[in-house]
Amino acid sequence: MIEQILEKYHIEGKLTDIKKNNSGNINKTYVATFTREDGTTKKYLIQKINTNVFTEPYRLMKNIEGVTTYLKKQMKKEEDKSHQVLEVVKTKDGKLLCYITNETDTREYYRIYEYIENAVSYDQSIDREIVYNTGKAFGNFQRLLAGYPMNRLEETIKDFHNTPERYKNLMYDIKVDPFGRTMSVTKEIVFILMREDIYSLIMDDLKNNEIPLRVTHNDTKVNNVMMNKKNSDYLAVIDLDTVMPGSMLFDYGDGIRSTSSTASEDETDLSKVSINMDLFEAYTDGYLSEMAPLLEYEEVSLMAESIRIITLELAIRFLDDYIKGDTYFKTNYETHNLDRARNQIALVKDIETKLDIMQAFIMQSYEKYRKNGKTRIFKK
Ligand code: GN1
Ligand code: MG
Repeated sequence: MIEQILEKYHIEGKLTDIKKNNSGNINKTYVATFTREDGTTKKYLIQKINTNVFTEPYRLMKNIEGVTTYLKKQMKKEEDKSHQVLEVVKTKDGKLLCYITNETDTREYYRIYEYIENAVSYDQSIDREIVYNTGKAFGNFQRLLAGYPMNRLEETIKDFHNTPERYKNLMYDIKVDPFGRTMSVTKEIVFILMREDIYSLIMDDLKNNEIPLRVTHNDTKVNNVMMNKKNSDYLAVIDLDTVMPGSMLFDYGDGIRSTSSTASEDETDLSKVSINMDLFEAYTDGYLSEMAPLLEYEEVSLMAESIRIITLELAIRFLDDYIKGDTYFKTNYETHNLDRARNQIALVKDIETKLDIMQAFIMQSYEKYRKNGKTRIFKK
């Protein structure tokens, strides 16, 4: 299989090692090492695109090409030499991806990225500086893309962060209950039902032009930033599959959900799940150090709430996937998605006790970083 893919690329040297990389819930990733004649080695990242999730791989790659080219230009303008941009390796005929036809006669799509050297990614970190720089990396990403023409972006997954739509789908699947799993999760369903009135807060503001659409990453997990091995700075933002027009609120909220939880997403001892306020403050400062001058007041005022909404959205998505028979997220055992949903619900419970102090800190940090002293009110 790997040979068939490599035939389509000009990669110098011989493949001498290939390892599966298990991080990421969607695509399959391999790290491949090539040894050249002079004995030196170079690594590449080979990824199989999950076409169950990303049904239009060509459009997806067009987004990535557009965004990475633009980011490189912006970084050059700002003379930023300490950070990098994800680099797609093109096929022999200049394509951004290739496909092979498997035994069942279906096409499998693959792409290759340059491997980012001297980098490390964390599934979790308790280091304040690393979390600050993760927030800064995603803030910088949004700031640099603020001028990117949004009409060039394809919607790679429809209604990706449309929380009310996610909720509607869950309600529908509960009724259909294809695997007879609904009865065992009534407590979780009640928890989600009771919060029905908050799911549309961000989407309604977007629709009513109360907050702007921006070019956003939409998957701001801590392991989607490559960090510098030698210091705690960031090196590059990765996993650009979901870059689409959206609200900065989903990116910010998801960043806190991912970096500041005291436990991993599939921890089953729920007494361990909460928000670490030190890490929350670090991420918020890092993010706002880049984005505060560009934000509208209405966006800032919803930042703490966005942490609750995105965490509920994940609880809904994990529970829905469990009810539908685990077809979306990679799972390692039968109740994996259910455990993830329970974990996110525990996190929401903790977030709800901290919403006010979180918003107070956000306002302070915003005041510190917005520089020009003016409050931006979004003009419709
Ligand atoms: C998926 O692939 P990965 O692990 O970066 C998912 C995110 C979820 C996340 C939860 C395209 O991200 O939306 O927040 O799992 N990506 C997609 O761990 O659905
Ligand atoms: Mg990822």
